[in-house]
Amino acid sequence: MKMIAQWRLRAAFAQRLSEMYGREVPAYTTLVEVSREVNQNVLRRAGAEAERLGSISRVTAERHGAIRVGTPAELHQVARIFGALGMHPVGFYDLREAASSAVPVVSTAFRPVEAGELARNPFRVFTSMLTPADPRFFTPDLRERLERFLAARQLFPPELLELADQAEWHGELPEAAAERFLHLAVQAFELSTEPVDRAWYETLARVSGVAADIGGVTSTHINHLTPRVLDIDDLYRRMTGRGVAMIDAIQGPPRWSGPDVLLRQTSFRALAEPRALRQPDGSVATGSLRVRFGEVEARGIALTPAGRVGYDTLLAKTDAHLAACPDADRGEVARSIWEQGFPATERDLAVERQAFFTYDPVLDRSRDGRKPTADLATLIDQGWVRAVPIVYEDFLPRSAAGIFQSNLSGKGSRNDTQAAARYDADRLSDEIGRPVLDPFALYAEQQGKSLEHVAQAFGLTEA
Ligand code: OOG
Ligand code: NI
Repeated sequence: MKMIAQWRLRAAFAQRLSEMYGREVPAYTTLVEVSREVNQNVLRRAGAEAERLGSISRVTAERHGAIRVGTPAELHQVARIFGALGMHPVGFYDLREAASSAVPVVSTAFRPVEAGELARNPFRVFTSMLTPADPRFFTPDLRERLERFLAARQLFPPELLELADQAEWHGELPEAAAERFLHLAVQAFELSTEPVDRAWYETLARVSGVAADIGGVTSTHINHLTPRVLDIDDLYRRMTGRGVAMIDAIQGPPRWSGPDVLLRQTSFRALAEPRALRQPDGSVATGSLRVRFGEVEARGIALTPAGRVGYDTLLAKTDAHLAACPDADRGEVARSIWEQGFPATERDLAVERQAFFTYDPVLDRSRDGRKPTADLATLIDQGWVRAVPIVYEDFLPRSAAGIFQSNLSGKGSRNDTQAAARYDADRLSDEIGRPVLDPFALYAEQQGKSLEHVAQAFGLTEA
């Protein structure tokens, strides 16, 4: 019997989801085409350097998806489906707190965690869960109605969940079962044709468009799928040139002369899609809803906690400058602030321990009488080790809040006279029934292992 390994299930799921989403949202196909053009261009222009943060085959196939669920029980089921694909919850993002764009959800991302698995297929899914218990967004009455509505629906058929458990347990599935699993998994994220109760949807939309998208319907759907590009500024120009209105800015670090770090993202506004709407008198009419959009991203080097503090500080400086000079161009302001305040080379990022790298010992380094010492700057500067950047595989809460805005027309409402309901990574872990992993710990472990290897290779006590 032919067996299909987890990573092949993951790659096939990402591929089929992409085909399905391209049929549902044709603009996504345009985005994928333009991304491919951009990547080919960068490859021609930069050669091998273009693949420093991932092979072109990885980058071309690379996508992240976004989905939204309503309850801990639903999130628990989603975790079983992604568990089958070798994807684990990493990171806790609280989108309720964003100052200008609060959304009543908390989120994590399901993704592979080992370097080898990421290289095979890095598919990740940003997964958000509604927070009906947060009184800043939902009155007790609305909370009760919402929880009742959510408890009555079933997003994932039992057969899908059983196949998922089998795949996770054995690490693979027989071919026929794999086929069935993939079919049911993709189907679970298709846009449903079931009529939407218009009055209920609008009640929730007054709180937040995202609350309506999650809790106003009886099924779930993929919200967006995001290709990765090697030059997001070029992509932004090309999409604008094709007449696609993009959001105002590229989220994340600016374009500047130094290394690419973390994550830069941009998106176009949600498109009107025809949906069946049940009117208050019981009749069904075709209307339209705007919830699904296109997003694209460029990935850079993962920052250490110290590097991340630096990033957040520069972001705050940029905000302060723009508050004082509202007419200034955000990109220009951010660039000059970065050029003064952020390490300008990979070497500096490494030596100042602001970004994560794996270090390979250079065993054939020419003999010049010197001996390697345990100091990282010396090891790098004298050519004892080669530093290979670790790619940032996660998300940024502020960018995510900005991206969520792509489908919000109204601002929604948050009543700050109420106290927030408490959510954190531990609570989410309990609800999911699996630990929500700390992204910094994953990068640190990968870097640490490579340094141990360097120390061993050169007989140092530590590197
Ligand atoms: C998720 C928004 C966040 C990202 O890439 O930061 C996100 C959503 O709209 O459901 O996808
Ligand atoms: Ni996204």
